Amino acid sequence: VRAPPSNVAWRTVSDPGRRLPADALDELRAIVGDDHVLVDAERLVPMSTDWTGRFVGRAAAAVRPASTGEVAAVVGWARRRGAALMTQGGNTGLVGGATPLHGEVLVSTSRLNSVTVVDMASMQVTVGAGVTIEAVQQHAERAGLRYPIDFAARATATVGGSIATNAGGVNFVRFGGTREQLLGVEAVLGTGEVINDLRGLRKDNTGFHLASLLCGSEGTLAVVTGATLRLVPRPAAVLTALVGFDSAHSAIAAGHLWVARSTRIEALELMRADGVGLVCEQFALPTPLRAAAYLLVEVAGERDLDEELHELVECTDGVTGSAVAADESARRRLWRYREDHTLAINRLGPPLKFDITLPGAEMQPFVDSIASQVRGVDDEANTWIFGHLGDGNLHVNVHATTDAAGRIESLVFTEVSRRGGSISAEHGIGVAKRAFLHLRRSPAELAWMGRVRAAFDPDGVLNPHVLLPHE
Ligand code: 2HG
Ligand code: ZN
Repeated sequence: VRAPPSNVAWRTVSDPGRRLPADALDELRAIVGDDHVLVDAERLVPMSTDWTGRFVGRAAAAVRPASTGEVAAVVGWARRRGAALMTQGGNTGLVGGATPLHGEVLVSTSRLNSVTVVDMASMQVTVGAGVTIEAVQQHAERAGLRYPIDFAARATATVGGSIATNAGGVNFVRFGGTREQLLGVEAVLGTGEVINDLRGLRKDNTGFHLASLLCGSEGTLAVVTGATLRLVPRPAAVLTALVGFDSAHSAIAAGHLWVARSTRIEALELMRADGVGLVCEQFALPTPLRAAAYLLVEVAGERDLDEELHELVECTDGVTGSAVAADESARRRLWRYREDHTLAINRLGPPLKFDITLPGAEMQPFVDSIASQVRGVDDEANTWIFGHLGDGNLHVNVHATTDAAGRIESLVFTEVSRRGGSISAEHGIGVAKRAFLHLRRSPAELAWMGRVRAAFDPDGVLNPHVLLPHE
């Protein structure tokens, strides 16, 4: 593995945040209580830096409301004071969408952590926005059910953040993303109005579906304070296999074939030898079977999973070997080769992160060519490619030198757009990609989004610097 370029110092560091006047802070304290208005640097610095370390902001303060009513009062305060708010959940986002680069006041959802009893008759649960994905998963499991959203940041990422970004995760291929699980929301709009529909009616054609609109709106329309989530049955058995291939070409072709043949695939992840090698090196893991590329495939169901996997692998060209795991700890061990990519890459320095969707037929030519195109711009750059093959979603991470970062972003996004893809599959736009949104959205769409935003948040107090391009 090549060492990363040394000068990855092209981070976005904001100006010193502005201080709030004492009476403004007193008003916030009156709303959420003295202990829940944070102003000391020690507390604010970690909340002001994104997970990757690429975006470094400076919050003016952070507030931790404990109820929807308190959130509404904070929004009212922001409107009166002309202050900008930024909602923050687990701070695991990858596009700077929760990093206060403009001295925003952070609204932490950490105290919005209520969890109701699982409704078995309707297979759903209602939780506060600050509850972690892992906590929802465990709560559902204790009731014998399952919350089908899952991704590596599960222990820290929150339901509210996953709604803001419409998070996808590893089981998207089978269950869809957060939007598909979202039955209702409670939220405070930018007007300060509260909408509350946690009745969880799955079939309900009574006009606009507000929960779907808020999902993926990146905190620009409302602060989501709670949600009703769909749960699914737990499968009797799950089998995970790491399958090695002689080339990325064989792995991609196999993935497409398998998805077309099997109804029981719950995850289908692509990795390459360099990424797996880096994970092994960084976390001292044993090298798995040797291959140029890998698929991590998971099948779940009631019976005959072995046979199903065997048949899939048998009918496939280019397989160099496979390892299969059925019990939880062995499955987790295989997943580490995939899930630890993000951590391993970040250990070399914050990368440029691309999270793209491509039409199926474009994946192979893109994977074949993008690293050399990037090297054409920056001969020191390292390009890592992995991701959710089953969803047509690749994660392309690039360690680049400072000067080349902007040109590499343009190159990759233009290439994705030219091939009919999306510049964000699941991480959102945040601040990292807003300048490129026009590559995916037409002028009419952008104008329409701007009008929707203005209707929900007429004073522009909610995440004003996120998602939509500057006026
Ligand atoms: C994943 O699939 C996450 O592991 C993170 O979406 C991807 O680090 C990335 O680029
Ligand atoms: Zn992902």
